[in-house]
Amino acid sequence: MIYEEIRQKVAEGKKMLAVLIDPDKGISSLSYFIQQINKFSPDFILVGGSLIFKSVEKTIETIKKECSVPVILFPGNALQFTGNVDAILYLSLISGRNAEFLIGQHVASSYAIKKSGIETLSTGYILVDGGKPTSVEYMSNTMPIPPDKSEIAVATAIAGELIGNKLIYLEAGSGALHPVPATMIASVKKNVDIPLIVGGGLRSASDIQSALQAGADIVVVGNILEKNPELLEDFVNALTDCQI
Ligand code: 1GP
Repeated sequence: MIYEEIRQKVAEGKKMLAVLIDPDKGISSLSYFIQQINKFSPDFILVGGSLIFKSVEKTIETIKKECSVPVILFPGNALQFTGNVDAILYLSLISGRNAEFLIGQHVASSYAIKKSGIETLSTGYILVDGGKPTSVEYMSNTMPIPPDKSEIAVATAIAGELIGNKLIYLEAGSGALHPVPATMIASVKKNVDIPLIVGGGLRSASDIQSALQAGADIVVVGNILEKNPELLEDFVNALTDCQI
């Protein structure tokens, strides 16, 4: 089970890297990206996005055919649910006050997900202002937490943990100008006992290291790797340097 694997790695002080694949980027560039993934073995592949035009299924089918890194669905809404994955990030947007993303989309897809038997990773998803409006902010119609309000992020993460979330995801949004601040990551990490995912706007090995050193257990990188898949080698090495 993926969750057990994550808990085990956290217990061993191992940090993890997830690469995000946006199905809209197209299958042609995907092949080269998958070659890099096979070469440098990040821990997970996330597939999904706030708004998708192309087929999630087709993208996942291609990834599964060419590579054995576990694939975790990262759905922007219930329409993106598909069966051929190793787990689903079962996200509740707990920094927002839009019932649709707290429970509505879950109700719409729950029966199909339960029937599929796929592992669900209950995740408290916390959106943090990354310096510009992002797709997730617009599509979810929720307000991100200001980056200097660590106490709000902490209180939100604790509430997620108490409600029963198994993971917390601090998200600056894809393409954010600024990643989630290290001080906020550190404060959240200090106050919850569940694994912490951090993503959005991480563009370099040093960005990754500062998120990991602040307390992230898993970092998620999308945009920059899509533009420059060769960076994956540096990012995997940055991870190794941060093992506790
Ligand atoms: C988005 O955290 C991910 O949900 C990745 O963000 O595309 O900015 O790396 P980037």
